[in-house]
This record gives sequence, C-alpha cells and structure tokens, in this order.
Amino acid sequence: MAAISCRRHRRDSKSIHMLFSPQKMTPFTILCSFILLLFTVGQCFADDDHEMEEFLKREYSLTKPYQAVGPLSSSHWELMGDAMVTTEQVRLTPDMQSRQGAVWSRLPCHLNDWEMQVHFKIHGKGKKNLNGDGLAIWYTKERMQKGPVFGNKDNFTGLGVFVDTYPNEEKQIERIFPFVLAMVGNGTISYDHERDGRPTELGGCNAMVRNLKHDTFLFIRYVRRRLTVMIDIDGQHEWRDCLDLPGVRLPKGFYFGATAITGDLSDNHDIISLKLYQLTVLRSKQEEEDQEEEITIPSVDNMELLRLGQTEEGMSGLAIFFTVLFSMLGCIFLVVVGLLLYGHWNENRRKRFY
Ligand SMILES: [Ca+2]
Repeated sequence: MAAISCRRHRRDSKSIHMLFSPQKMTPFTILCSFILLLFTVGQCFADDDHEMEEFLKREYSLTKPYQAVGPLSSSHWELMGDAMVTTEQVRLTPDMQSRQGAVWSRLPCHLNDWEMQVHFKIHGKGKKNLNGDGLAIWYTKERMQKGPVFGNKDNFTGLGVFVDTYPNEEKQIERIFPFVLAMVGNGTISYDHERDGRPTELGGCNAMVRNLKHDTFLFIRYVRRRLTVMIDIDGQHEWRDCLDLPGVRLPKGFYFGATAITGDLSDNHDIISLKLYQLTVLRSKQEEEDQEEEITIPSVDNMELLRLGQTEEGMSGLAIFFTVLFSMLGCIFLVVVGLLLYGHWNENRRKRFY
C-alpha cells in the first residue's frame, strides 16, 4: 500500500511544513520531524512484497486551471457534449434533464502500471433516488463516442468504473445506491442499464457521494494485472476498499476519459481533478516474462467463476423460494394421489364385502 501511504503523505504535507516552520524549531521538533520523515519515506518505498514508486504524469492528468483542455489538437484533453469548463471544475452535466457530457484524453496511455486519483462531486436538487444517472471513469480503446453507458458508447473495449446514482432495477433489496461498480468490456459485451450492470460487474461497493460538503475521491489502481478500486468519501482522508481483483488484462495504448449522463432525473456531475500516477514496480523474472506477452483484447481471468458466484448469490433467495414451493406442491400432489388410491382401494374392498 505504498502509493496510499505516499498519497496520505502528500495530503499531510501541511502538518510536516508546520513542524518545520522556523518559529517552532526546537531540537525536539527537529528530531521528531526527522523520525516522521524517515517513517513516511520508508512507507512510500516499502510495499507489502514489492517496492513501488509513483510519479504524477501531467500529460494524462487534468487539474486546475484546466489549461490542458481545449479544442486544439495540441491540448491534452477534449470536451464533448454538454461538458463545460469553469474555474472550479469540469462540469460533465448540469443538473438538468437529458444531458450528457465527457472529457477525454487525447493521448493513448502506454504505462504498465498506473493509478488514477479522481476528485469528483455529484450534487443536485433531487431528493434521495430522484436523481441520476451517474458518472463513469474510463480506460478504453474508443474515445469521444456518445452512448447510453453513462454517456459513453455501449460495447466498449476496456475498463469502466461507474458511480451509479440511480437504481434502475426494481427490487434492489440488498444494494444501496449510489453504487460504485467496475466492468471490463471486450467490444462485444453490453452494459445492462435496466439491471444497473449487474450481469457484467466485477464487483463494487455502495458510496453515499451526493450533496456532500467535503471532497470525494475515487482511486483506480492497475498494478501487475491487479485492479483495485477505493473510495475516500467520508471526509476523513482515509481510503476505503471497494474492489480488488487479480487477473485483469488491459492492453496498453488506451485512453482515459470521464463521462456522465442525466435522463428524466438529473445531477451536476463534476470532475475537479484526474491525477494519473505512473507506478514503478519491481518485478520478478516470471512477472517480467508474463509482461512480455502482449495483451490485445481486455479480459478478466476466471470471469465465468465470478459470474457463477454472482448468479448463485443473486439467485439464492429465489432458489430457496422455488425449492420450498415445488417441495410443497410435490407433497400436496403425493397426498392427493395417496387419498385417491386409498379411496379407490376402500371402494373395491366394500364391493368385495357386499
Ligand atoms: Ca443505474
């Protein structure tokens, strides 16, 4: 978790500056600061089992004052649809019906391991579950194509991480919305909007992100074919686990983007920043060899198992209901047949007596 420690270090840098302020310098604070610095640097370079460093890649990042956004081909980011840049944010959609907007990177990303930190804000006048539809962060082959999947095309090729703010599927019993969900598409898999993407999901978590006063963040990390999604939405500067999945195969040279859509229900969907970090990971010889085998089509290892697990999980209540129902019907049928046979046998016996 080196990257997270480093990020905490970045966010906590103010407190370190305060320790180092000349007015407060005493031998004790200098010693404390030195120990703290050693500890933090140590955390940054000590991964669980591998060393990892991170570097902000400005060409794939979108930060204030958004000078990298524009219609010129020399700009790094391009807007589409109803998206607008202000001094405070890139507003993908306003809080109005039937809007869709996007911001897409112009540069394909050829990094092996990366981490995207998304600072976003979803807010609007709608009361709970009377808002929609959400936003998505993308790493896909295609870019700048409008469509129904949070404003992007369906049958996309690559990774989509969705912040779905409206439950389309009725009877969402065990799922609380807004819900963060990840999906990998290979160009032929369709996102099931009516079922909130459940049939193709890799996993996710609920995230109460609407109308919050504090900052909300989403973190997507792709390291050694492992996809990790975390959220920081409680204003505590702490990352919360959302999804962690090995065996995710994403080709290089895809584009980062952010899109959002509104329908009958709406929200402001704002991107404050997208920060892309290159992660430098020390690999074993085996991992080096695996890495050389080029991935051309996105896929997820054991996706069938994953789906099977979800189906079993999703069907368990229904399966129990039908098992009980058919068992009861079976029992009733047997009792009726038994009674009929008994009646028939009784009648025969009486006939024999008279
Ligand atoms: Ca939905």
